[in-house]
Amino acid sequence: MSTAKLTSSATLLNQFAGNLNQQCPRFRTLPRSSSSPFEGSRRVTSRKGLTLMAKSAPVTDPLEVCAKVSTTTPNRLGDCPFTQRVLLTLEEKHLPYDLKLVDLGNKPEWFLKISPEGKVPLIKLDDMWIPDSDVITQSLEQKFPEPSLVTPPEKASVGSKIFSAFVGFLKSKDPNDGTEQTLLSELAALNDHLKENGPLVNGDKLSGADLSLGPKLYHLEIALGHYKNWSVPDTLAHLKSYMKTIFSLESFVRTRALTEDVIEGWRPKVMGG
Ligand SMILES: N[C@@H](CCC(=O)N[C@@H](CS)C(=O)NCC(=O)O)C(=O)O
Repeated sequence: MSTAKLTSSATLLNQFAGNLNQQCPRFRTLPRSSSSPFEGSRRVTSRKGLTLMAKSAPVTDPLEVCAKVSTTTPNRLGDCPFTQRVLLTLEEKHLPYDLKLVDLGNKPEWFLKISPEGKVPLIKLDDMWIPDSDVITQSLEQKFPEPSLVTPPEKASVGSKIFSAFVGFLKSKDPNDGTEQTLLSELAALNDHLKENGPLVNGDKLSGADLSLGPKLYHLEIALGHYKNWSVPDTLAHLKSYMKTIFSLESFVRTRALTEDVIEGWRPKVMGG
């Protein structure tokens, strides 16, 4: 088993808060001054007047998460969009986590014991290993409701056909089989939704739908760019700006796969058809 060196921002902040507590035993927390979805920060002021910006991290032991290891770089997080969705949820909820990196090409015994399907992501909650990013993100929402990442039900399936349309087009060897057109119409539907309701899926509030879509669009951009020299058309301006916004979130940058891992990860699908 490889336990990643990568530590979540919340883990670091918990450690930092612990140090701060030792140095300045009585600091008080001021209420949040911003309701922006991109700012989960609070002001911490010591009696000496030290003011810091710190993420509001609940003090909890780091959650254990099994994730795919990089196939190109030792001890690095690999290229699984479902795992990134889970990590984004943990980051945005300021929950600390420890990664257990798994070589999916050579699955260890301990992993197959806790994951009979042999799939990542997997998270340990209340001493139970839970698979599947849908189930994991719902469980995290129930157990740690603040800050809420709930997507209103009428918006929950926005963009949900994009991933399968992307895979269909990526694997296609026939330029006239309609797979490109299918993908384009799914992307256009998302663009229309963002134009009406944006800038994010649920207005200006970051929600689970964005955390699910973001990693899939990231894979789409890299894999189609590499294997088909294809990119999202400029006419889908709302979608392009959405992708830029999501890809620049601090949580996204911290949890994204390396470009070369995304390329290598899709190679068997492209070659195998
Ligand atoms: N529906 C699952 C899909 C998980 C999944 O397919 N994970 C892939 C990696 S991205 C996996 O573990 N595949 C097993 C393998 O490659 O052997 C979820 O949402 O978590």
